[in-house]
Amino acid sequence: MTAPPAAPTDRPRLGVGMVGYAFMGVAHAQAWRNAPRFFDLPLAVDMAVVAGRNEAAVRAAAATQGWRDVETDWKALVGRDDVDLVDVCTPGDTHAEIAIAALEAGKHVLCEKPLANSVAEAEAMAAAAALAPGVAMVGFTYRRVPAIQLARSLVADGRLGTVRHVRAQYLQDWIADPAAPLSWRLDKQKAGSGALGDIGAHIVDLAQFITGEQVTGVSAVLETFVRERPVADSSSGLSASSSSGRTGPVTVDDAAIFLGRMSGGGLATFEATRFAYGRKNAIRLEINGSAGSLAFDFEDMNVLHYFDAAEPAATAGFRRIVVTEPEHPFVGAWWPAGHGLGYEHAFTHQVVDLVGGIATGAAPTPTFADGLQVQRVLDAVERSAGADSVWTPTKEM
Ligand code: SOE
Repeated sequence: MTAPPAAPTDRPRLGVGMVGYAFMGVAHAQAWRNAPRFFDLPLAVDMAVVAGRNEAAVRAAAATQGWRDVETDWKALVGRDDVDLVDVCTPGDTHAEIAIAALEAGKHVLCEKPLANSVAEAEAMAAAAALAPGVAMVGFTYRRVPAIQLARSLVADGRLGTVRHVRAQYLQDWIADPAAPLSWRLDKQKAGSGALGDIGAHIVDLAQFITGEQVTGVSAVLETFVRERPVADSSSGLSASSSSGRTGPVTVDDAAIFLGRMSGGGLATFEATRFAYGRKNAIRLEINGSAGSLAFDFEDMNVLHYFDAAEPAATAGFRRIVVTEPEHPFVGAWWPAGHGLGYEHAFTHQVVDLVGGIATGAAPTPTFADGLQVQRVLDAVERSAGADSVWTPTKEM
């Protein structure tokens, strides 16, 4: 035991078991801790157990993150009677096995994105979720940034009219330096793909979530700029260090750029890269419709820009909406108006909606079926950029 049992409460208990405890595990754990402190949840969250293979490390993580107990085998965690929900925070190569076992054991599941490393795995997960009694949700967490929710409601209310363009970028720079060591995110076996699945998946999901449409076809290019990197001897979160002098291959894409057709007739451009020096976690979305436009940048995540084409031309302009009022989704539960939220809050909002969905029996989105649909887009990107991809050479002048 690493922490005392949860305090008794008259609400039904929801025992949570989390598999994995690194970067995403830390983010999820703070959400499980904070959701009941700031929101009136219908179930009493009990952070029962965390699993990881290294006993000393998982014990240390349990102590800092607030888990009551530890397991060194995820199968033992899935088999426990005090676990009602399994939170999968491991690399993609283990998502399918853990999530399917948990669903078959009658547990609810929250699984980190992308749902799987292949369409076949994602199909098996969605099929298991359809048959299982439990709720299954995929962690496209940015959906629960208040400004993103506002963007979606503006589109749904017709304030943009028909969507003509989606311009979506996810820009990071944490491996722009060729000396940055290898990590599991650069290993195709573990991660499935590189920038495409890690961050491209988010912008595909966000484009679809905000517009209420789907990406129906793509034309893509993938590139790996640095094909060999130092082998890491230690890593934590996104940072790793290397001192051995050994190198190993990068087996995933560093950047993914693709065009997409939206189901409503609009055109989309997507750019996902970890080589955009100076851009740290820049999720940039701009949507142009027949009645207006909106724009968002996660590096200024409490702000949404909206342009209303019905306004008189002389004074029309992008309106900067600061999304920090109690009227905005989720915001009222936090700080007094105007004080703003950060990266971690969306994880807490994700828990709030998940727990609410479990209590009411309504499947909280994004479901595994939604995760499978994004996986199909990622797969189409890889096929489009693959061996048969056609380039039109530039003519000599
Ligand atoms: C690393 O690129 C990463 O942590 C992603 O895996 C997350 O999904 C994203 O939220 C931040 O960047």
